[in-house]
Amino acid sequence: MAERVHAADAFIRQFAEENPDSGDPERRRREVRRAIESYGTYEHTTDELVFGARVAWRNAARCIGRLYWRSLVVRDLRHLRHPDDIAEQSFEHLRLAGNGGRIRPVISVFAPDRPGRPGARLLSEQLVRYADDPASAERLTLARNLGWKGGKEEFEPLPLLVQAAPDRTPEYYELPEDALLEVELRHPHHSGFAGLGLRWYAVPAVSDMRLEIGGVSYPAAPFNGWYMGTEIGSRNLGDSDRYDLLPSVAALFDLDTASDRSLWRDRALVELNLAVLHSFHESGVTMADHHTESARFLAHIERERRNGRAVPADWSWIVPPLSGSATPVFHRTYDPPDAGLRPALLRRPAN
Ligand code: HEM
Ligand code: NRG
Repeated sequence: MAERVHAADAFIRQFAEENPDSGDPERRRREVRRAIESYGTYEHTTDELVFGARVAWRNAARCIGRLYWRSLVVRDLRHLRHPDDIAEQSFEHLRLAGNGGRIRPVISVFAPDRPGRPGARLLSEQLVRYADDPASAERLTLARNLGWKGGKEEFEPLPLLVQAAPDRTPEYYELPEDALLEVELRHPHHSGFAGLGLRWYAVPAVSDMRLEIGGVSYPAAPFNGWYMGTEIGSRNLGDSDRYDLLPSVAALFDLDTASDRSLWRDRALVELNLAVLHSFHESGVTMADHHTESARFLAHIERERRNGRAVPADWSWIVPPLSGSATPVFHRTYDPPDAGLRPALLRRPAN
């Protein structure tokens, strides 16, 4: 309880400092303290929730995309805790965020944990994930154990997995067609590439992290921005424990795979990344390349510096997994991530 009062106090103070027109923080601190003493928790105002969610993004040390943290759209869905409602509004999140291809950064905040009454959580890693992605093997097994019959086709979306509370059997919900925006992958100069039959979804919406603001924990708070091309082109499609496509791409481009020194993997990675960027662009779906996103991140650091704030960052996550040293984010160090920094988005234990 003392801990929660302390966390709440620190947040109310920060909110007041960064929002000087928001009223008397001393009054608000007394009010919050009384609520915690009576109920063990307190309710954020809408302004506090919006600010808290945006600052949680600003504090995300692994995220290169933080320049636009002030424009995050925050959906206040704290009144929802039933899995049916969470699924319905998660699908609505995908429609709003997808926006016909002009992706908008959005976070949907569902009911918080309360003393003796945990909120619901999404067991899905992201709102959209594919059943044949090796990274989703455990979720696929879980969905099948719950009765889901799908997952036999390539790039078939997994159903959304929602759990009412940590000890409850999860429910699964098939993605409605109109909530799913996807891009078929083709290559700008190689017509055979489309024959690989590759595709990816447009909206990366992370759903297995909790949002913590002022001592209050929101276990269901899916968020999205847009993709940086390398996430798909290098990691999701290229990693040998994911779709492992470098050998197929090398064969298509007739590269010499007998010798490591031919750099066939490196060349295949470039072709794959080129296809991803080209296809999203041609389909009118927002995506950034790693050079642009690196430049934006440095602009973010500079703007934060002018505002008197440090930018904690994790070098090994910020540097893109293609041509790292050809981007400016490689050639410098960062303020060390601080595990105690709040508000924050924190990975929930897998449950
Ligand atoms: C991580 C880019 C928006 C929070 C990342 C990563 C990239 C990225 C490339 C590393 C992912 C990986 O290596 O798997 C972007 C871009 C955005 C964006 C281009 C466009 C606007 C957002 C938003 C939020 C956010 C809106 C939250 C409100 C995070 C967090 C992580 C992360 C918490 C770490 C995830 C983890 O630990 O697995 N972002 N991001 N990002 N981003 Fe962003
Ligand atoms: N690498 C993961 C997504 C992680 C978050 N990336 C973002 N987040 N771009 C993948 O699916 O490839 N975001 O909120 O935009």
